[in-house]
Amino acid sequence: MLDRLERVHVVDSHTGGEPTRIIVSGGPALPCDSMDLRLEEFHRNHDFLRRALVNEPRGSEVVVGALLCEPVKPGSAAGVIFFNNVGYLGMCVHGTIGLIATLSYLGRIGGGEHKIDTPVGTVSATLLETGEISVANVPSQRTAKCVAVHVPGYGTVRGDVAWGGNWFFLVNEHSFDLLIGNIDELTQFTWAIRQALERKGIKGTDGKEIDHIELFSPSQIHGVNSKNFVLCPGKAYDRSPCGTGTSAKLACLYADGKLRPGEVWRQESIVGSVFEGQVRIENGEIIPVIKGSAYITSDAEFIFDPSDPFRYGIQE
Ligand code: PYC
Repeated sequence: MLDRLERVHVVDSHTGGEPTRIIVSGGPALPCDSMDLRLEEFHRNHDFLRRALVNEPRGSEVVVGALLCEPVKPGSAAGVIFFNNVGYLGMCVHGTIGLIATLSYLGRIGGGEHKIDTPVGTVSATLLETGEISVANVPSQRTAKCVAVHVPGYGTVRGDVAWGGNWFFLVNEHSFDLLIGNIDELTQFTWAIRQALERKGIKGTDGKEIDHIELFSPSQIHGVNSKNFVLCPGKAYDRSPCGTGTSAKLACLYADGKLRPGEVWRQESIVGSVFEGQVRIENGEIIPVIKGSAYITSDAEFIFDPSDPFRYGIQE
């Protein structure tokens, strides 16, 4: 088993500044017939590969990793499992944009629409003639509005709970400037919110932890609707506007009657990158469609030297 995994082929990209590192060959086969079972199997028996890819000394808490798999649904181009420094993601839009750029770079897909199977559903990604990539995400929804939580050191914070492929707590009212120079304060504040939600037992409707916290403020860029700061599960902040977080935002806006189907919403990230989003209503469900661009940054073979004590990463 380990012999086969001594080398893996990975391609790195970034989407709006947020990196994605994809195992394109050399990973485990995971012979299960659904993506959530494959995720369980990967977690149970191959978690060392997650740690090796995204943690130091090869990676850092910023890196989102992915395992490219065979599809599970007829008509899909691929399956994918996303992970980070502390565990697994349901869906990842910036990562899916990176995946499509990677498959195109490898010559495995051409332009047009490609279905991608994920543990939380099949999404549809389109490589456009402009080189941009749009992702029609899993159905998204707001499940609770204006939830108040006491956050020690900060007082009462109110936010919406929404699903966009991961669980988010979305806060519009706060006293922080969303500036790159304030990352430490923003991280402390959002981490305190996450802990307060956990303590109070405020969860997603499936009982899972709300592990992404999102702050909003107006954008200073002309034509851009909003700027965000997104705290990811492993305490890193998303350099991109976070596609699943933008999906959650769009679901809230739609629920409040502030966004019509097809109307464009531009979401800026804390580093100034922008995703364009809109919603479609299909069978009564909100389908966010997020558009962005990804760039390939590296094409490498990772080597796991049996004599290297940190070949599978420094334990988190
Ligand atoms: O773009 O969906 C996203 C995402 C989730 C976590 C980091 N990026």
